[in-house]
Amino acid sequence: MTKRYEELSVETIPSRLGAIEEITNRLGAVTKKWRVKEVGDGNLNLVFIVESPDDTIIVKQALPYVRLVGDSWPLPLYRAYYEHEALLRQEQRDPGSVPEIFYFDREQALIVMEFLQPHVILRGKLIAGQKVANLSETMGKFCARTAFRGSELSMESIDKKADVGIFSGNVKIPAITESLVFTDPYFYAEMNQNTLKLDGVVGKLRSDVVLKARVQMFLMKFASNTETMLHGDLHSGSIMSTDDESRIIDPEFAQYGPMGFDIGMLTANFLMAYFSQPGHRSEAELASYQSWILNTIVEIFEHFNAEFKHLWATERTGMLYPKSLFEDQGHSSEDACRSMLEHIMNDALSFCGIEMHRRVLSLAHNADFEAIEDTAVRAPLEARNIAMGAELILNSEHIKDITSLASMAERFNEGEYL
Ligand code: SR1
Ligand code: MG
Repeated sequence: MTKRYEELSVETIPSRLGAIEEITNRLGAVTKKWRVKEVGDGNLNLVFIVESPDDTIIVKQALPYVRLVGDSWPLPLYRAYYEHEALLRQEQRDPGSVPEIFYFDREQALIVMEFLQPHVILRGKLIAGQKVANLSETMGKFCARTAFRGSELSMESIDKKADVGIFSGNVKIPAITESLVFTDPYFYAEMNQNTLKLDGVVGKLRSDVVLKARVQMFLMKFASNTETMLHGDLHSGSIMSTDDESRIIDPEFAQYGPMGFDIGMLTANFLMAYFSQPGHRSEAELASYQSWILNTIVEIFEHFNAEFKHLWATERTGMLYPKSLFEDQGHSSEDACRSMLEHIMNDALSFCGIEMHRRVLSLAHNADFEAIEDTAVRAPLEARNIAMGAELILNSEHIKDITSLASMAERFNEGEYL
């Protein structure tokens, strides 16, 4: 590989990667037998599938600009370094949850990793009405394990603080979330877009000063609170699934932040899948698939809580809530754990409401709604999503258990908000 960064292409991959041992060990050194396809459909990066008679790998390279917008929006290549660092930590904290890494080149912003097959992006499955067995368990445990094991409940304080220092270099990436997720949806920002029929609903939302202040409070938490290392962009496009197995990809938005952030973003993306279903399903299949989605959300929180409690009991080795202060004094710490889980759910539901707004009002919409071409169908569904998002932002602390969230979604799914 050349030293200076150069964008890869389908044509140059064989010559540029053909002398790297970690790659030829898998694909073989006869590069003329390699077949290369560019498959990146995300907002930021190049992604290639490279196939040989021996094996298939994924080559992911960061671009120095936002792919979705073009080179008018430069974006640092260093995000590939943080993605690689995050993948290493996620594998350690939840083994088997992320793709295996074969090779990393910091200069070229390049990660070579396992080709997941027959996995496909979960969002596509949710739009197609396909169920994924074990999804809630995988995601609930992933969120709990990464939240707990990346925090000072588990880590040595000195290591955790050093890690916060490392990830604080990923500045431009959280800045995207800080503006696109937390700020732009709530005023007429330049890159915003929304379905035209929503203009009335959007105007009302943007004039709600109490709501805007609540969102800013959560932005402060997101930007300033370093509870744990987050995936940072945990939506259904960052999960690849078969019928019964799921893996988590793309942690380039990794940063330290509040424990409720990842599970909140994930919940939002399931809720958007839920509200968008009438645009994708026939009446006959609609109710049962929607209730599978809601049940998945409920079970994710149940698995999260159970795993978090298990880790609390068995791996609480950090400076927070030490056994010396509780169990060693003959004092149970179970109430403290319960209260922390309430705090995490409360944060999660607020982040959830904010993400529900962002994906229909700001830049980078999701296909759940966008794939519904008829705006007369799409707009009322998006309006339900916006209305529930607002309720979550304003009143998350009144939702005491996750089944109430599911009932709330059912209520909003019946409503007219246009
Ligand atoms: C300009 S980047 C837009 C979005 O793409 C990523 O997947 C993140 O969700 C980000 O907010
Ligand atoms: Mg991504």
